[in-house]
Amino acid sequence: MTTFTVDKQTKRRFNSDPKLFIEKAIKNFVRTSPANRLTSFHDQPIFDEPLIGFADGDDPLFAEFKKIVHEKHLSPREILSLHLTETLKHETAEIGSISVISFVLPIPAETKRSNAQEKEGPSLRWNHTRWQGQDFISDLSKYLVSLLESMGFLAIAPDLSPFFEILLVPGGFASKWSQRHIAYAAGLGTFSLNDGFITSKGLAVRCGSVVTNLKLEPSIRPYTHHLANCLFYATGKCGKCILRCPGGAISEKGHDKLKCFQMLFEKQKPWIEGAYGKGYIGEYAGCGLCQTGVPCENRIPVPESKQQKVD
Ligand code: B12
Ligand code: SF4
Ligand code: SF4
Repeated sequence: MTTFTVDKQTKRRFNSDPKLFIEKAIKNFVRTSPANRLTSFHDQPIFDEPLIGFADGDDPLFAEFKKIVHEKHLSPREILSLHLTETLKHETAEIGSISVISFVLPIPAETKRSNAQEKEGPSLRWNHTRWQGQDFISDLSKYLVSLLESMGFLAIAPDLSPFFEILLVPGGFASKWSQRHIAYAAGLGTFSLNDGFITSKGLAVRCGSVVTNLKLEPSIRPYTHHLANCLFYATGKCGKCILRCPGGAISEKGHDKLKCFQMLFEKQKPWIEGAYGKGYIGEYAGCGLCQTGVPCENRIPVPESKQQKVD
């Protein structure tokens, strides 16, 4: 990765409060990067201001993820060791401290509005957000790695590394670095009935992360269990996302990944092939209908009984 030249004043600011420095650097990159633009929509931002969380790379949760996600899911220490020995060709993997920086990028109101109106496949804006947005996440991850390396630390963006893989498992898929589980460990949100990750900015978001040997104070996890932010599990009511899914992939039992995959890659082919309008991009249209037009789209949903009544 390219490294920057860091002047003494910048280094001092970094050393005095590395978490604040990193938060500001990420937010500034999201605000100013020309890559965070929907080029087919008057260069409007792809993403709003991000949420940022930190996890201790030795948190026992990462060992649990080997049971919850897949035995091949990598721990932060494993992935940084692989980077050190296999990519950088160091003889030993002496790392010291280990931390994870997780970021969540909320999708702006106009994109969500356009997708919420759809019933069978995504809006064009949502489709461009899927693909241009993921390219932007790669840019942001590379920038963060370069910044940390410039400050003298080791850093890796796991999903851009040669160690990342998506595995086909019974009933669906599991990656070797699940961004949502990482974001859960960093205190940014919880899972839900439709599998979507509900943050304080809702579940219409995408996410990314970087692992480093810089010591960073972990964020608090303000929830009691991994489904706490979903109304269905919190109150036994809701299930609005079941009605939003055009592929019948969501039920009271949860999310059927194979049905979802079929909708994304087979049934929504006409979108990409131009039958419903020109200009769709990417390998698949991107759906995400379950992430819009639902009570958890923009926030952690509140039960109706607790909503403030305005007469
Ligand atoms: C493979 C994949 C898919 C597969 C399978 C999805 C899946 N749920 O696994 C398919 C193709 C179906 C898919 C579809 C979509 N995807 Co996708 N996908 C991924 C990918 C590459 C890996 C996911 C993974 O590893 N899952 C592992 C499995 C095991 O996790 P899981 O089933 O969700 O987790 C369950 C269990 O772990 C369980 N659990 C049980 N016990 C416990 C205990 C604890 C403590 C915890 C924490 C959890 C837990 O909780 C979860 C919910 O049941 C990630 C990118 C990445 N590297 O993370 C994006 C990602 C998950 N996808 C994303 C998105 C946006 C989509 C789509 C909207 C399509 C699009 N426009 O991109 C749809 C939405 C589907 C949905 N309803 O969630 C976003 C998620 C955003 C969000 N708010 O949730 C991600 C993170 C990409 C990104 N960079 O932002 N995706
Ligand atoms: S729509 Fe309701 S049930 Fe579905 S994920 Fe959101 S809060 Fe949970
Ligand atoms: S992404 Fe589309 S097909 Fe998949 S669960 Fe959500 S609404 Fe259903």
